Amino acid sequence: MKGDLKIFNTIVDKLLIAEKETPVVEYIEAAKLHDRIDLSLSNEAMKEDDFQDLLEDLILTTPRTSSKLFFNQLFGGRKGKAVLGDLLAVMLNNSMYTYKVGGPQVGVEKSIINKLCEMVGYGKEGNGTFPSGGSMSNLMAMIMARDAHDPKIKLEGTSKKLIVYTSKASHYSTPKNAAMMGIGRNNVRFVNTNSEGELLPDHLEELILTDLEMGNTPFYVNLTAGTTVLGAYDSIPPVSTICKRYNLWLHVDGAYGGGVIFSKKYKHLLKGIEEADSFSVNAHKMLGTPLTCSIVLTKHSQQLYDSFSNDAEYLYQTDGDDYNLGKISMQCGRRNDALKFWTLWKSVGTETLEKYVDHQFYLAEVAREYIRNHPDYTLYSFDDSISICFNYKGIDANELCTLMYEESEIMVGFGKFRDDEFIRFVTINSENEKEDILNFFSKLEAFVEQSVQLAPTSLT
Ligand code: ABU
Repeated sequence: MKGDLKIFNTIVDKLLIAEKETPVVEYIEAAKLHDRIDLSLSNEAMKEDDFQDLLEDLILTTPRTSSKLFFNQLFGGRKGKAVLGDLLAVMLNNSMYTYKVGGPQVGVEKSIINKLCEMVGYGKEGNGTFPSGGSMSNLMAMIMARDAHDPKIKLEGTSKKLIVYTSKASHYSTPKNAAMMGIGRNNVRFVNTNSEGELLPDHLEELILTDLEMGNTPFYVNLTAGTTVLGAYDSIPPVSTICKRYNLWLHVDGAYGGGVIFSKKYKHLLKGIEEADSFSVNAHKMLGTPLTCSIVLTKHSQQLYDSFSNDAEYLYQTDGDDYNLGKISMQCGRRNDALKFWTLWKSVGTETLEKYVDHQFYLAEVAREYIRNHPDYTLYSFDDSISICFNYKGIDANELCTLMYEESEIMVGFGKFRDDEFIRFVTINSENEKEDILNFFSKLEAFVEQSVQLAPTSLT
């Protein structure tokens, strides 16, 4: 083991240098990957030196999501104290289903859940868990909603036509989860949004009334706190009123933007969250923790238990249900995703997590201001979002992002809202500073300037 940890340190030292010197790795065409690196598995053991060289090559050719030129997804950067927690969780290798096997790690998870419930306003009635990702958080919410609507369904199934509501700008997990639950993709109603990508409550109510008239069974509304493309926040209070009127479960998917609960300045974006039946947030997004660190909370702790508990004599043998977290989780074997968030939070304190969040909004404002001051840019996104959506000189966003990726310049993606396609630049890496944001724009402009492929013929 000690030798392997030495290899780990050697490779990580090289990676940290490489991230600085070459923030974007050399592009390897997917079809040529297996020619470039020998990933095959054989009967015979490898020579140790050869293995180490190969492993180093593999690590150093992998996309660098913690570098200062990675803006491709809704995560980025690296917080040392969180990485420390994750490495220790791997060393411990507990499973979080029982206190007997997880011991104090169960307390770590419960401590985070309790604190978040307090921050959200669920108080002592609330509870939650760490699912394997944001999509699974949303699935758990939908399952609780179904069971709250009709507890018999989990025993007997149903022939009712259950209906789900979510906005046209929401994450793809909602229709996918509806399909997995047997509700059916066609029974998801996509509610219209306003021009800023926020769900329109009046349209939601119209759709609910139509379904009721048709004899269908509405049971679940999903709102988004930080839509995947524009980063928009749906307004909770009017939708909460509608959900209460029709007795529907309200879930707020804050996978991307839910981290604002840490910020006095931006918490208003979640105004009314205490009225929602459940809420999810990914600490691996705004809160700087390594993937994955997804959390789902509900104000109905008994419902969480009723929907997910199952007896298993061979597993639950000591300590009672409160500390046997398998009774409220989706998975059986479950990795310890709590420790990395706890090591970060415990070491830097809540006020620093707040600074991380506020800094991301500050960087977003830097980017928007740059765009507004430079006429070659068109801005498509709005304030109070850390997704900055824009086009440069009318160049096709897909073409530009793909070329910058293939030529190892910048990792940034593109998105669409209604008829517009644009670059989606995400300022979620709170390790970045103003100069890193300005550097992004100057690199992009220099790339366009020297690119043969992007010559005026491809300009729209
Ligand atoms: N839920 C992850 C969304 C991925 C992305 O749009 O970057």
